[in-house]
Amino acid sequence: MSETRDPENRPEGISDYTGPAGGWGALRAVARTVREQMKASPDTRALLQMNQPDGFDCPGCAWPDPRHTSSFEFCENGAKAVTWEATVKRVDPDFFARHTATELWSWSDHQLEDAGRLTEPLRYDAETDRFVPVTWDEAFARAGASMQALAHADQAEFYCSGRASNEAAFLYQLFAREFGTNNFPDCSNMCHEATSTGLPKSIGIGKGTVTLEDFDHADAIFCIGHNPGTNHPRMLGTLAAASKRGVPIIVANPMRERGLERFKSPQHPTEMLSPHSTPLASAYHQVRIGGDMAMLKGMMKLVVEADALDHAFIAQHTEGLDALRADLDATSWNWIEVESGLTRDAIESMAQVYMKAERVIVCYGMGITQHKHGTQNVQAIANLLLLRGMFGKEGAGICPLRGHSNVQGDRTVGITELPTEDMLERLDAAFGIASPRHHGHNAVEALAAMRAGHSKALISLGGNLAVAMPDPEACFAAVRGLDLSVNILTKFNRTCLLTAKETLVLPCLGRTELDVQDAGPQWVTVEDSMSMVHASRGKLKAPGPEVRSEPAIVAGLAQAAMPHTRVDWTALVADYDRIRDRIEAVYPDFRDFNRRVREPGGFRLTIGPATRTWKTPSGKAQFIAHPHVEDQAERPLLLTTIRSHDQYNTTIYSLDDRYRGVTGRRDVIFANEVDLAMLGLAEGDKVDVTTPAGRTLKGFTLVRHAIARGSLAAYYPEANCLVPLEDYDPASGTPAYKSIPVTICAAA
Ligand SMILES: Nc1nc2c(c(=O)[nH]1)N[C@H]1C(S)=C(S)[C@@H](COP(=O)(O)OP(=O)(O)OC[C@H]3O[C@@H](n4cnc5c(=O)[nH]c(N)nc54)[C@H](O)[C@@H]3O)O[C@H]1N2
Ligand SMILES: Nc1nc2c(c(=O)[nH]1)N[C@H]1C(S)=C(S)[C@@H](COP(=O)(O)OP(=O)(O)OC[C@H]3O[C@@H](n4cnc5c(=O)[nH]c(N)nc54)[C@H](O)[C@@H]3O)O[C@H]1N2
Ligand SMILES: [Mo]
Repeated sequence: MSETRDPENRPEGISDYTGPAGGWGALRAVARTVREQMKASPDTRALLQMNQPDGFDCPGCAWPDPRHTSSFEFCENGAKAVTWEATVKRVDPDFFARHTATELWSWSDHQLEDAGRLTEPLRYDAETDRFVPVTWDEAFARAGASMQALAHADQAEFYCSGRASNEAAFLYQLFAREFGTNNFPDCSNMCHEATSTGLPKSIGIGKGTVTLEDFDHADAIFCIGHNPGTNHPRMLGTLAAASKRGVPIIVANPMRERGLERFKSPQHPTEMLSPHSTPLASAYHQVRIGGDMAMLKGMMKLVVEADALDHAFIAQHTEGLDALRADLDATSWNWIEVESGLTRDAIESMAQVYMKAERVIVCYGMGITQHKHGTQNVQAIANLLLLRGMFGKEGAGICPLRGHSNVQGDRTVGITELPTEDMLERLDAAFGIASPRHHGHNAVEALAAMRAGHSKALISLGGNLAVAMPDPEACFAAVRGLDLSVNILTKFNRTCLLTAKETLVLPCLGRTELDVQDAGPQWVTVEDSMSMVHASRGKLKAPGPEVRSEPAIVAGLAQAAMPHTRVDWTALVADYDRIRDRIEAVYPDFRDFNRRVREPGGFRLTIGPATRTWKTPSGKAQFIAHPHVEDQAERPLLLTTIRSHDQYNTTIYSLDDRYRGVTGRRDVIFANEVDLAMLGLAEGDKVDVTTPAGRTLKGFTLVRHAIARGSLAAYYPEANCLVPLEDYDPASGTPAYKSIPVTICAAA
């Protein structure tokens, strides 16, 4: 049975995908990645240990595991993440002897990471233009010397990717703070910072409030601005179960995403063998890019007008409704319709579902956060839920879909440029250090400081920062201008090639691998999207004898940079139980950490709103109004940047994007057919995309797609050249990756 249709005249590599999400296509994709990355390696058994109580946490995403996983949970993209880590391919010193840095620069991001796992510490040698092997001692000594030569500690930037475990991240923040800075640009700054900034003001905590069990009790689910079929595939099982119970699933997304429409579970033999799949969305609203605020205001206007409020909850638990009411009264339906691109009828149907349900969960992702008004969007979702008291009851709440598997945990254990005094006091007491009190840089500020020459050193615990951030030209130059660039990575990537005066690449173990220290085999902990903290135990053999664990590398760097350190790094790394004891000393919510995390499934951190406890200054949840100005101005075309089905952030697994019908290419712009006709353009045309400031993306091919009018989409990171570093949400610093005003015209 073919899942794609190739009617006449579609551009090369473009067809209609007609199948459901999952299904046989998913199984074939897993077989392919296993074949290409792992060959005949016996380590393919690793796939069976993913998300098991005694196995490792999948590095793919932060969607939680069922409390007591007994059966293998299938996930195509989890399998890709694991096979790419467990690959048998290697970039060893031989590889770097064969290829100069200049040559490697001409490779694509896909080629660079497909080359394999790093096996030995490397430094860049400008004379030969090659990365050459060094011993760990030399690597640490070089990094330490450069760090000691900085004029002051704030010239160093400590980047953290959300892949790092709690243990690695905790040591990393300890290193930076003893060194003397709170400069923590981190991937959360590009991702859910709008959640971390917005929700504490609304409900007193910057995290989601639901558990996986809540999905079993919800009687309506809203999915706004996220694409779970690709980015959180295990969520499809949860949505399918809700759909089978007859729960309405209301989607708001400019693009039709197959993973929100239909799912065939590869774990369901009868479904796999029948022509049937499970429908997911009960209604699909193709909101205009950036039009979510108008849509949410429309829904709230209707809820307030119908007086479908939870008055008792509002009286007892909230403040600020009057200002929100005034804003909704002043909001016209004309503005709502133009801005959202949805009709009043469509918004009324969404509001009806919301008002009929007693238990509602709203899920959201990057389509909400990566805008100039990302924080406002998040707070508008909280407002909507507060109106009907959707916190602190089973089956209801807010569900931000986090990115990396431990991006939430890294924040919890101290990776933040805005630490509280409370936390710093406990950290200082636990280690006898004096942490700096002034706030540090987020990702945008770090890049700005590097560009201006104020920051001189970048240490990266994972990530491909310069490629992930907006405006590659500016970011590439910023990293190249540094005195020191240290890259702690599993795979070589483009940021390593932006060589500074001293450039080091340090190979680390991944989540799937066995980590042995002085006290024996170690394991780590992570926190998922739903605040569950649990253990992750790697089992596979390291890719080489020189590859070290992240905690060991962080400790080595710290000792070299701070010869008079007050911390006994060697003891901490010898036995990670000691690191967990210190985490508990600094974060009281981790009480009895070492015991509780050994229980299958781990434990949940305290989520105030779950018990209607609000850690806001007033002690109540806050409605937060965001008045807008209504104007008649013509709306520009807006371009959003998205992930394909075959990429993990800047790691490009292949050039395919199965569910959108794209094979073997990424140089496409998805557009609405009516818009194209009005612009005098057609599918297959090569176009140049230009921003008001004159940034351009040249020679991309137009592809017609079921996308909202006035909206375009292109893949990230290819389209990052269109995003200025200055375009971010002023409240949270999140880059506006998802609403870039552009014009398009036939390629010059
Ligand atoms: N396989 C895989 N898994 C991943 C990742 C990966 O790259 N690959 N990345 C991980 C990370 S770090 C993150 S942060 C998450 C990201 O997970 P998602 O949030 O799902 O990420 P995106 O693909 O960026 O975009 C999501 C959706 O937003 C829609 N969208 C775009 N603009 C708007 C808008 O203005 N309004 C609305 N309502 N929708 C809009 C797009 O059409 C798209 O469907 O996934 C994590 N999981
Ligand atoms: N235009 C646009 N740009 C975006 C986005 C968007 O939607 N649109 N999304 C943004 C978001 S949400 C994010 S989170 C960023 C992230 O973007 P990236 O920085 O690309 O994310 P990572 O997946 O953390 O980084 C990939 C690198 O991590 C290394 N790595 C993999 N596993 C490990 C490990 O276990 N340990 C260590 N130390 N290293 C490891 C590999 O060497 C790999 O090269 O991109 C952002 N950029
Ligand atoms: Mo992310």
